[in-house]
Amino acid sequence: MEKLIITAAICGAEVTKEHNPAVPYTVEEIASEAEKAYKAGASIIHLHVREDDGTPTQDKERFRVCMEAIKERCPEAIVQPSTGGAVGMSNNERLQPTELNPEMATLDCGTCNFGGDEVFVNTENTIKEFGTRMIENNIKPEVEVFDKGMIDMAIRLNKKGFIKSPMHFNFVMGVNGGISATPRDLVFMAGSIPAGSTFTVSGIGRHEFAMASMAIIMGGHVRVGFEDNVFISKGVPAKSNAELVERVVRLANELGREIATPTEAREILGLN
Ligand code: KMH
Ligand code: ZN
Repeated sequence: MEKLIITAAICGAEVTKEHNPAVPYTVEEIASEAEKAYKAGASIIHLHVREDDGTPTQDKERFRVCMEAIKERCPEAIVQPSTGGAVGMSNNERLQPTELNPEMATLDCGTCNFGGDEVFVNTENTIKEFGTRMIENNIKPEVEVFDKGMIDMAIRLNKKGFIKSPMHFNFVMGVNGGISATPRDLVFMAGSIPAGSTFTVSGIGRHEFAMASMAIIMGGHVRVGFEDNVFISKGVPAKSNAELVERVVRLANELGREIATPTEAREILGLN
């Protein structure tokens, strides 16, 4: 089986220090969390950035500074900025980190409820615009899908030339408004992507490690981190993103799956 790519989603846009005091906001905190997660076994850092007070931002300069700080400490890491940003941001705001020509970036392939009155909006034209930008800037998209219909949207837009093959998916499972984080639904999702695609799984909240275990067994890849879950076990806040990554490494060891280095992750994902 292919080696396991671990992504650390260290920050997100929604989670705050009230949820877990180790959630990083400042450049120093973000770089430090990225470095610890990388040293624990993550080869990809999925990156959102914040103002020092925790406000989510897609500001290009803030991304530049954070990406440089991460690259200084872990030059080999694959840094994958978010183009999802936070609910309510405009497309132009969200697209800013693509101007920095990162190796990868997220490409959200549909609209979904995000709890309460929040709706994360990604119209078909938005997805086309973001997909085109990624092709122009030679960025490998991580196709974010919160539900099965979003896989179908990605397949349609792949056929129309807005997303290149082979596609790499992230199944975000357990969002309040998206597909459930159940074994049945993960098998359904994994069985719905085109041959030759790769996938990683983000189990939200308490589902993080159950979904990770399934992904390890199924030959998929795993994302963990404060963006998705702030607890290392029931009611116990994780001390760092690294602690979450370490747990995935332990699970992979137990289940006989080796961890990919960044170089191996680049090969698996077809990065330049
Ligand atoms: N913060 C969510 C609204 C992504 O990074 O592309 C969107 C998100 C997805 O986190
Ligand atoms: Zn994200």
